[in-house]
Amino acid sequence: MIEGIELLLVRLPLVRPFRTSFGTETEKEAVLVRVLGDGPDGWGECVAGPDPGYSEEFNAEAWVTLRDHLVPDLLSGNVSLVRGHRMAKAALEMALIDRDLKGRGVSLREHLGSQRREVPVGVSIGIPAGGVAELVDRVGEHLAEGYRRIKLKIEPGFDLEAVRAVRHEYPDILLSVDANAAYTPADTSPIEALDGFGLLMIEQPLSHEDLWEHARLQARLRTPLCLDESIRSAADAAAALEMGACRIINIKQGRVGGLTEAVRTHGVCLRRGVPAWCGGMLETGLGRAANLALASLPGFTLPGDISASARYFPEDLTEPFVLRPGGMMAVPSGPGLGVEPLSERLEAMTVESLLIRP
Ligand code: OSB
Ligand code: MG
Repeated sequence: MIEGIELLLVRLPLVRPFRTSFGTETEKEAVLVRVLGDGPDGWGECVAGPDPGYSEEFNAEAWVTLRDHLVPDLLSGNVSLVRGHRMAKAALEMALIDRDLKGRGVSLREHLGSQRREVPVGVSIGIPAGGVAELVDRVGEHLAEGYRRIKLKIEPGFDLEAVRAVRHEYPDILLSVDANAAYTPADTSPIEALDGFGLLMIEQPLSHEDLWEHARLQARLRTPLCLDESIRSAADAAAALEMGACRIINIKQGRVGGLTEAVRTHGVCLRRGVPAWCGGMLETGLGRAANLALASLPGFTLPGDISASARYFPEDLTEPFVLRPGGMMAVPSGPGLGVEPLSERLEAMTVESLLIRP
């Protein structure tokens, strides 16, 4: 019996600003969903950001969608007719799955049926205020920490020089770049210039709405393209692969509407032998626990954007996640997500909350 669903808006300081081609985040803001009733609470984290830079969805909007539509639909037992709003749906789904699994003493990893207890991980480095010199230092630090793959955020004006400098210093590492849709089909020359650097992939160079132009670009490149923003469902992944718009897929449970659709998207990749990996959205420990469980499925053949808590936050919302030797992270083994928010942290980081009853 669900007795209520609580929405919480939390803000956590980041260890350093995270700059991408679509904006800078200096703190992490997230909507959390808590399902209350008999038995343990279930927790979900919405991956939306504070503004509609990465996707149409953003926190204030996700809050209203949950408050006025998704949660009332669920509590009243009505079929929800909400179209889109995948990140908001994913947060609610995560909380319901967590509660169900905690009640049954089953971990998310077991529930998903995966065998791996640890997964290789990488790190995504924002565009540094100190330019290329700072970037090369940061890459060195993260390699020393043990990360298995380095991803550089790029944008027009911060691309070729950055990649050249990092490649010069580290010729053999697994290196990729992510443009977050910052380039246009009218001028793909900066992307084509990256083709000779042995990159593992080039992530989302063009618009999130443009599979066709990605297909045209992929045909001119040796380096695999990877799509992130463009893939909102398993069907999108199948279409993108069918038309040759990419050769690698970044799977984020929030972007595709939840863990269930993420597993389906993973199936599309696995069946075709296409490499997939688990993306990240600077999640707190709650969302990261879900990402680790997802990333333990067999089709996630490349290191994910899942880093230790210390790479994101001075203080995480949960017990901190740590990097293991060899650039591995443990998949939580406790019931449900296998983590809980620490109550005093949660209290300190919550800026708004609302309990919705049936
Ligand atoms: O494009 O993968 C992205 C963070 C916020 C929004 C979009 C992206 C990212 C990252 C961070 O790259 C990955 C992480 O959580 O470590
Ligand atoms: Mg990306």
